[in-house]
Amino acid sequence: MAQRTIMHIDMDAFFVSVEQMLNPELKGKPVVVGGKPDQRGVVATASYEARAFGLHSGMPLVTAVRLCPQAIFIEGSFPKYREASEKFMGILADFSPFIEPMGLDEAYLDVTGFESLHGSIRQMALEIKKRVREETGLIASIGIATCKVVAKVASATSKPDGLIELTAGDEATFLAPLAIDKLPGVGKKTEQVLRGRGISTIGKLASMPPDILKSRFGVFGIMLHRYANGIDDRAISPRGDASSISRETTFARDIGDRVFLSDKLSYLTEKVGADLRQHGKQTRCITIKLRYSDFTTITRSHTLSQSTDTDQAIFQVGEDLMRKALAADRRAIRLIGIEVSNLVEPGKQLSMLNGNEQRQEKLNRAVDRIRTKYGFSAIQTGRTLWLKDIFPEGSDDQTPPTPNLPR
Ligand code: DCP
Ligand code: CA
Repeated sequence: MAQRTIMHIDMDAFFVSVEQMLNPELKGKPVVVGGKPDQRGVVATASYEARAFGLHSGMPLVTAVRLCPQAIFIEGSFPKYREASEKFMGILADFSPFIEPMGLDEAYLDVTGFESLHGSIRQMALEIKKRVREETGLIASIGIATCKVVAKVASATSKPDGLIELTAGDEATFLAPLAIDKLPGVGKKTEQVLRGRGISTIGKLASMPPDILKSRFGVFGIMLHRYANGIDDRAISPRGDASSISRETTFARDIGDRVFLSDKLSYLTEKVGADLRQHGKQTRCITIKLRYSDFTTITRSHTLSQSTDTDQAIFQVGEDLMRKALAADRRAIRLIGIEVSNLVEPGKQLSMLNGNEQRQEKLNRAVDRIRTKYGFSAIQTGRTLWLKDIFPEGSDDQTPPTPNLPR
């Protein structure tokens, strides 16, 4: 592969910085977003002043209060963060069309060959930081390297308000002294296993024979070996062109009731399915999204071997993903969403489907026809019917009824 230049841009203390920008009295102080001190949740993010006291994302609020009683605790509000995120991504899109947003506050840019436009890539990064600061009031840190994983570690290492540009060939040397949990992909469990074997730095991990890592971790072990050596040929994959369709909804209060969540998911799935069929597409990848009361957000995906566009098939996968996620973390849910991506042209003729699939296919088409004529709520399946009483029509859809545009 020809040598590339990849930039990873990540906002510093994102939620807190948005709050500080909107209320300058909070600047320079220990601030926590995630909830009030007497609430049960965890820290979503802590300002760097609060981090000096040992506070970090995911820490229970009670612990945060104990370590730093003088901190200012804010519940936070998602629309503000989304607005800041949209401005941020908009600025980045001005610099390169090859942009891959990751969540709200970080993105990769492929900037291979862009030096001639800006004098140098470093100069380009400084211009990005300047525009982000001027137009959003927020601080972004940037890592520049020949691949994603190294660029990401570089931006994280440079924080706060940092910029690290690595020269090609220096990747492994840069990573070597860092603790293994700094390597993307290494979560708590992997870290424990590695440390248990005396592997505490990325350099140590890099020198492990790949076969040994493979026998312990499977293909993930091979990935670890490559990442630790600064090797990563993942491309930047822009997510613009109607490549996904999603619906999500935020609840007025946190919901713990599994049946209710399932029914809500079913309702959102019907909307996604209708949209999908209207676009004449089928999906191969189904993703659910859950946000807990402390704003922690998880997504779980499943890739199908065969594409589909029926509500039933999509729901089956979505519900299964949700059930597993809810079993692993029993906290109440603030937001639920479903997305179909990896959209393809229908590959199968109706005649190739089995009897049951044919019936579902025909039923979906009939429902779509009626809905096109009389509106979405003209027909609701049994599962979703009673949701109408709780959520008046139109009150829940936060996503515009079009496929996702660049985020
Ligand atoms: N977030 C969250 N729960 C977590 C981690 C993060 O809700 N367990 C939210 C709050 C963060 C935002 O996502 O502000 C971005 O996460 P980052 O990991 O990028 O952390 P920050 O931007 O807060 O800090 P920094 O990037 O400066 O380390
Ligand atoms: Ca961040």
